[in-house]
Amino acid sequence: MKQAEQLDNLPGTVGEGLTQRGISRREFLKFCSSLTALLALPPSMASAMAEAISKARRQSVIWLSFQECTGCTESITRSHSPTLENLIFDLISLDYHHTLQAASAEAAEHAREQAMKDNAGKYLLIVDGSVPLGNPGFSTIAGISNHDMLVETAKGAAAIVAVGTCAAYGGIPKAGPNPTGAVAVGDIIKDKPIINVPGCPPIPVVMTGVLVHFLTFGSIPELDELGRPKSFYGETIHDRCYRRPFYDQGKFAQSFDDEAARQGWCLFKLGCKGPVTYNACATTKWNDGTSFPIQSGHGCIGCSEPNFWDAGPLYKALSVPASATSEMLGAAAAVGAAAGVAITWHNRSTKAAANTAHEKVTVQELTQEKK
Ligand code: FSX
Repeated sequence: MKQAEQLDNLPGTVGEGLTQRGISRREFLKFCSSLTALLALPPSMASAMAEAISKARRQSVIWLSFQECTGCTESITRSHSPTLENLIFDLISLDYHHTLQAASAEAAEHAREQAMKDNAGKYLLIVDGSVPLGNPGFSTIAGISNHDMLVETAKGAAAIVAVGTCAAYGGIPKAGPNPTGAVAVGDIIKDKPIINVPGCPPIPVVMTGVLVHFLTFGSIPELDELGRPKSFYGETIHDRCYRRPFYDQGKFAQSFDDEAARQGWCLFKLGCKGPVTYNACATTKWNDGTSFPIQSGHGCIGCSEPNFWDAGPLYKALSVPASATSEMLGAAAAVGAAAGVAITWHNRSTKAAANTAHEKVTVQELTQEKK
């Protein structure tokens, strides 16, 4: 592939690569300014960031895809600031990625092994998709089970980014009854720093923002108790939602096509999970900042939370105690807090039920079912 040849010919440091591509310092500074905004850093950091990045070597990145729908890769290809092209051509060396790499078959595996050898202890490992433990044959790459490839590739990684809810928490493949015995990356790898970037799929600029943070500072960003970068997952969708004033006034749409919905009132009663979902959709938005689900008239489905698929119907309002419900119109903010407590309890009990109901399925049993 022509692009791959161009990449191979690029010099070692980012700065040399930029010069070779004819990118001026002014253009690069502008690019760094957008990165500082993305990472919520002071604008004065842009020149220091430019200095640090241009002296750095292009970061080797190995991206493994396991049980997933490729939505995460589809999402990152729509990143707008920085674009995926910015990242690949200017900042990183994407040495292995099923969907984006030119090589295939043995050459692809060779690229992964070579990158692991050449950058031992330094490469960044990105994983999307969950790992099936029910049977090694459920998902393989080049005849290697997902589990074995993850363990082998994680050994020499400086850090791991678990991209998407599947890699971060198990996601849809782990939904009850979890026929493949799907688990998250963090359930297997215990001795490496892991950054969880959940979302089904994750917001593209959040993925690139995490990469840029690592490239700039050589370290992982500050994480919350679920391993998520606080800068992007520190607040709920509800905290930053532009419909929040309607919620606070107790103004709710009762159906998707009533007058209240047309007036843009709060979607809480239509099942919006914004009050219990930590993500940056309401601020970064999607498609180059165009919109996000709530702005398009649909409630948040909570796709970036653990266990989201088993946490209850998408169109059912968050459970709230009856006493709190009666206060809804007068004290909507208090209801939000009560709903948070209720949904946390609901999530816990649903998870326990799902675990209890979990039955592993063998390949033999699957084959028998088809007969
Ligand atoms: Fe999962 Fe990503 Fe949802 Fe799909 O790779 S988080 S099913 S968007 O593709 O892993």
